[in-house]
Amino acid sequence: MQEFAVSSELDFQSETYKDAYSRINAIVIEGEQEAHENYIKLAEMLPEQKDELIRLSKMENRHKKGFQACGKNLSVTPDMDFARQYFSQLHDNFQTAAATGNVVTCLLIQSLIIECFAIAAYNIYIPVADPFARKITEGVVQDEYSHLNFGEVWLKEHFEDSKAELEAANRQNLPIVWKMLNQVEDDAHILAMEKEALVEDFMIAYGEALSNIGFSTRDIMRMSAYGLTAA
Ligand code: PL3
Ligand code: FE2
Ligand code: FE2
Repeated sequence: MQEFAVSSELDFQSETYKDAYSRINAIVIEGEQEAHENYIKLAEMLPEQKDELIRLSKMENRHKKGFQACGKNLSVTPDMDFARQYFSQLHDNFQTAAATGNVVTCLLIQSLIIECFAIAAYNIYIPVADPFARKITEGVVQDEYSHLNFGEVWLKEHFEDSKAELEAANRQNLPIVWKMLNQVEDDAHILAMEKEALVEDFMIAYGEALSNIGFSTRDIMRMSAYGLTAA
């Protein structure tokens, strides 16, 4: 009932909605494309997990196609130049880490940060999405949990050797996430997605992931604070 009330107030065909959607939809399409490429790169870096990682990269490509269909369904042209710019810092940090063989940093950026960002965004979007996009997003978010789980399992198995690099990568990349959330705040609001809810869901997913990997509550508090103070 509540969900219906929220959705019914949104006019998915209004120019305001479609204008905001042209950027949010592009961000999601670009995010799925980045994820697709990142898992291919990770497959090269982790030959033992190659088949699994190639499977994840193919899922990301399907997600991208699903969200492209969501834009088409609303007759929206995604602003891909904006989206590439939006992802450029995380993109560059992943590329640099990959070039220097820092697989732990690559996993933190893709399987923890980007996947938690996606999980938060998609869960907040589902109740306020148009019916077509809702169906697609519900399918996608289930996959994203399995991608997050891949990163958690690998990093948990290599926790002692990865801890210092994870802390450094967290310090470098978490502030970028807060910047990205601030940048999308106004457009997300037009889609009836509130920044506070996005931040809350991101922190819950990310904190749980760090806990599953082996960090103490104290570590998690300290690590989470990095982004917030720099934002
Ligand atoms: C990983 O598999 C995919 C990464 C995608 C990142 C998405 C970030 C989304 C931020 C904006 C929130 C809007 C969600 C709306 C969905 C159409
Ligand atoms: Fe995805
Ligand atoms: Fe994913």
